[in-house]
Amino acid sequence: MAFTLPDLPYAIDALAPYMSQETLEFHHGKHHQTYITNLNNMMKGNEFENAALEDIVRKTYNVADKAGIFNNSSQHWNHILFWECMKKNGGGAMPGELEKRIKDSFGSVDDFKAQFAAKGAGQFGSGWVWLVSTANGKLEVTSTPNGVNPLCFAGQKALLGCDVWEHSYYIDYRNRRPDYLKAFLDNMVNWEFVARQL
Ligand code: MN3
Repeated sequence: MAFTLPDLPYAIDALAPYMSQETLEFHHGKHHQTYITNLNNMMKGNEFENAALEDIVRKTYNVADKAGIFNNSSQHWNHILFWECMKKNGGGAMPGELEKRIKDSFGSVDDFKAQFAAKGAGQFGSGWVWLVSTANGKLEVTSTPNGVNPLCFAGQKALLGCDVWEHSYYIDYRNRRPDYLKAFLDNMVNWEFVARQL
């Protein structure tokens, strides 16, 4: 069954000025669509034709001759999550249960944000920064290269993901990835969505 591009859960200009309409037109309409087109072509007529997206990602991770289908399936999954992780007038206060879990794991919300921003800024080249819950119940900040995501690691569940590929911020922030990460955390994150992933 072919995958299709999900609609953004907000208007294309809803995240401006922090993420412009132009960025979303390219990032959602072109980049994300291209991953889906490639994935649909790569799964045609083989064992993945009717597989669930999560299964394709897990079964192709680190498999040498499946790198193409891994990259495109993982990036499709990553972007579905990423769009949901943002909203108009995002940032601000988080639901109480999420705030408590973050304080338990990081000490304070500010410490969590500092760690998330530093991991995102420190990811060399293309990749993602994540807030994940782990098998022992702790929350952790991780970063991954290219399309790799928490589905690839046993016990990890993604609560929040931020795309740090240059296509995510170069139109609006040029090379200032730290400014983009700050705006993501303070002005774009949909904390209610993140809390629902717990
Ligand atoms: Mn992207």
